[in-house]
Amino acid sequence: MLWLFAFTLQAASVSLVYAMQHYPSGWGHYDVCKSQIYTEEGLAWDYMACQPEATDMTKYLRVTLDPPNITCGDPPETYCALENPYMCNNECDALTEELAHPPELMFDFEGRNPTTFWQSTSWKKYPKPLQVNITLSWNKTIELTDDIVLTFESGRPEQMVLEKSLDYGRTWTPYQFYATDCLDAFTMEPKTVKDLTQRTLLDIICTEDYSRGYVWKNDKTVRFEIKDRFALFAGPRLHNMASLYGQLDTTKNLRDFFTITDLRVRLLKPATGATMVDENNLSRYFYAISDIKVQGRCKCNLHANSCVFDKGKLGCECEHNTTGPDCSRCKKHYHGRAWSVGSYLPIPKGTANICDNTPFFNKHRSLPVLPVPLLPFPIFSLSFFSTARVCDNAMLRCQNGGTCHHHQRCLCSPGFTGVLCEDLRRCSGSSPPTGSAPVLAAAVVVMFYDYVI
Ligand SMILES: [Ca+2]
Repeated sequence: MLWLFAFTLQAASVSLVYAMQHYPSGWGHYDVCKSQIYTEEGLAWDYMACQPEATDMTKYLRVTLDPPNITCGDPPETYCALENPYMCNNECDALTEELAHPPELMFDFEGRNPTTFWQSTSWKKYPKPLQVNITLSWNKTIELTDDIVLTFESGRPEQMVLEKSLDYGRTWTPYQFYATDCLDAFTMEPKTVKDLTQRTLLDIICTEDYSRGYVWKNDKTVRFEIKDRFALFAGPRLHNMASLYGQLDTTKNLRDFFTITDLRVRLLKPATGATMVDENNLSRYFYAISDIKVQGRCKCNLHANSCVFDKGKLGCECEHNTTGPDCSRCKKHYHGRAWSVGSYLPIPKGTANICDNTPFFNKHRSLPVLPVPLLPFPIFSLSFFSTARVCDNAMLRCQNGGTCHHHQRCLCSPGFTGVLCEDLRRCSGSSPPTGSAPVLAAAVVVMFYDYVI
């Protein structure tokens, strides 16, 4: 099925939207990539850093379980309550819709009563560990913007690890360890997110906050606290985002910390509710998860303000003459300067760091655009190439009656045959460049005709 979904509606008129922006002090919205402005010489584009709006990322993930046959119901099974081994009315049957508990029920709309949930098989093979990996894959780099929250229908696991991957699942690093006893489970001192400081923010901790057993039945959630970590820089109510953005800009490790392509929940030991496992009632022990929340945004390197989900894949709608799923390279013919990530600074508009085509030879649309390094001999006079500029920039204009075409190159006014009408000399007459340039140009026109935009 074809899906096409835009996270944010592109503004019909960016200039209008820009005119209506009201930036609270110290906060950047970064929801507009460019805006038309009036200058002494007419309309021009003003560029700014931009990013898609944060959204519910669970709509766009693929979930895989390992082992694959760990979901309950095949064959059908009856479960008992953890707190009461004689209360065995939880039935799981994969072939009966009302009794099946497939993985997608971790991501459906919540608010139903009763809740819907995924459930594992029970710990039938005790003492062999009952372990399950739940992998969430986006096939796209995304940036987390809020806490990851898992809601358990069963007791919360006694041991669990949350892991992340930044390379599509090839390598994994832990985000956080969870255990009823951190020393015993992972030989780590128990800590909480409150123990972290700006200096230790990237430390991986083991916490006992989310692993208490069935006695605390109302405590069903397990969190990875993103906002508490943001707050170390931005203040308790995230009122000083300028400080956070400044840090994200200058500290790649920090930015990468909140960036993922995949998440993996490693369930290592189910809730037992007691120190001893009751071997006569192993159907009391299993995992069940009703909901997983992951809020984030596509990583577009501050070069896009929308991200689309098309043919099952997320991709940034790149601006600033960038391209690629993450806008992480310059478009063809726009390698005038090295690609660079946009910057949150200065707040509130940031710096776009657009790709441009400065060193390329742009001329009339009937002639090709030639990358300078491909030219066989230095026959052309240097000025012939070096003055080519993009007009898609507030600082540059098409001079001598030239008009800006597609925000990319200048077209000369009728009667001028010069190749670079932003260069006064080229637009002032009909003489082509000196030397044997015309002959060679004709040859290269054929070779590089495909380069015409
Ligand atoms: Ca659910």
